[in-house]
Order: sequence, then C-alpha cells, then structure tokens
Amino acid sequence: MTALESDLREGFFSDPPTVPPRWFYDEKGSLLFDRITRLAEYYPTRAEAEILRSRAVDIVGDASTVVELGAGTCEKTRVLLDVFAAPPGGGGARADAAPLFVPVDISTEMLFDSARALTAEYPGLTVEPVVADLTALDGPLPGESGGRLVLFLGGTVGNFSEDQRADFLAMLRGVMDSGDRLVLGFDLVKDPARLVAAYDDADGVTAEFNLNMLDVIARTVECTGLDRVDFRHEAVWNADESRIEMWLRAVRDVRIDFPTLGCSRTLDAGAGIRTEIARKFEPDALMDELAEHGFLRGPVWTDDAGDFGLALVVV
Ligand code: AVI
Repeated sequence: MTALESDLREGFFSDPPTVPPRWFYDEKGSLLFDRITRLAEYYPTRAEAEILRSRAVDIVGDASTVVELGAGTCEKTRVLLDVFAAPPGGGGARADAAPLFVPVDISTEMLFDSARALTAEYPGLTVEPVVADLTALDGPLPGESGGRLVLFLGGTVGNFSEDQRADFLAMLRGVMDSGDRLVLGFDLVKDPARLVAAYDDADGVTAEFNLNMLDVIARTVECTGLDRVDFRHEAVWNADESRIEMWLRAVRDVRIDFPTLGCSRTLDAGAGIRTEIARKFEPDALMDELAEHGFLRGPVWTDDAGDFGLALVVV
C-alpha cells in the first residue's frame, strides 16, 4: 500500500473524513504555499522573520551545530547562519566558529539544492543534509552533544493533533542530549477574524492550495468522485480546540470510490473533508507541555505586534 493509500485508509473513512496536510505539497502546492507566506493576510512568516532578525545572536548563543527540522529552502535560517559569517557580509558575532548546519527534510531535491547553495555562500559552514521524516527521527542527531540548536520553525507544530504533538516532543527529547536547545515557532491565539482571514485570503490563494489537494489525491491514487468543482474551501475557527481548521466542503452530494482500497463513501452536500488543523497557542500552556517532555523553560520572544512566538527551551 502506498503512503497516500494508508493515510486515506486511516482518515478518509472516519468521521469526519480527514486527509493529512502533507498531501498539500506537490510542486504546485509548494509554490502556492510560498505565495501564501507573502499574502497580506498571512502574518506568521513575516512575524517569525522579525523575531529571528532581532534575536539572532541570542538564539544562536554558543551553539556549534544548528539542526533545522523541515528546512525546505533554508530561507528563514540564513539570518541565524549570518551570525557565524565573517564581516562585512555577516553579523559576525560568532565569526570565529566553524559550525555544522544540518537541514532535515523529506524532500531530497530541495534539500540538496539548498545545501549546495549554503555551502557556496557560507565558506566556514559545514552542511550535512539529512533526508528524513521529521516526525520519525532516530538515533542521536549529528553534531556535538550539548552544543546543538534544534529549530522547528514556521508554526508547523500547530499542524499536529494533540497526540501527534506529544509523540513529536517525546521523539525530539529522545534524540537530543542534555544542554541541547530547541527553538520552536508557534502561532498565538488572537482575534478569530484575523485568523480566519489568514487561512481564507481575499485572492483565493489558500482556497486554491486546499483544492489542489484533491488533484494530488486524484492523480496519485485510483479514484472517482474527487472533482474540485464539487468542493469549496472553508477555514473556520474552532474555539474549543483553539485551532483553525481547513475543510473541503461538498457543494452537492458526491460519491467517492477508491477501487484499489475497495472502499467508497458518500458525502452529502455541506459535508466536509478536514485537510488541516492549525493550533494557536497560549505561551504558558505550550511551555508547560514542553516541560512535561523534559524541556526546561527559556525565553519566549514575540514580534512587536504580539502575533507569533518563538520559545527557546533547553534539555
Ligand atoms: C505549514 N503551516 C505552518 C501552515 C499553517 O499556517 O498552518 C500551513 C498553511 N495552511 C494554510 N495556510 C498555511
């Protein structure tokens, strides 16, 4: 069974039907996500970049290894790597160090392209890319025990369910050593209207991003009934769960068949498929959760507008 088939088997036939957000990111979906990060309504990327810029030296501290989980193009990390770069180009606060940078991502091509670019751009930097599912790391991470700075940015921690987040933090704790630090980017609870707008922008880029998942599924697995004209994008604030939810709502009754899975289901008009959750946090609650997994509290920084947070915790 393929990865998508097993995800469908696990989520599509439950109530409500769900498909994990990893199926957003084919080539078109990745480009759409890149556009999302530049939308007026989508503040998290800009807010996080502001914090990284203003706190770069504090974040890097005396780290000898920087591990970035879900590194992608490594774009956000450059401002931290600049701390190691010699002047006049870089910040230079740690220009004497010879750091190791370990970008971790599931997408091999993007990872190696970024690694090559960084190696050329940062002469003193050793780049050791790791192709891996960031939720299933095993063994100690590369680099010097106690000198690692692990980054998990972008607010992706919010895309996990409560159970997935607990599993993820337990796994991370297991691959980190005493003295290693974790910097976690997370979105903050705020006015629901702003949150909904961030996930349902006026130009319809997020709607297209969501609907594109139907094309990805229809192309990857044999199926009938998942036609994008029969669905519409919806983003809603679920106050009880403190999260935005993205749904694909059927606009008419649809019957969906997966012959290779031997399964089908009917969605009545108005019924939805949940494609993503994006949990928004209160800093103290998140810090308590981190503490339960053995991460000791450090500073929590926010951008000036107080929209987004970066938590630094220590093992
Ligand atoms: C990747 N992740 C942090 C984004 C978010 O904000 O939850 C994914 C996203 N979905 C719609 N817009 C952005």
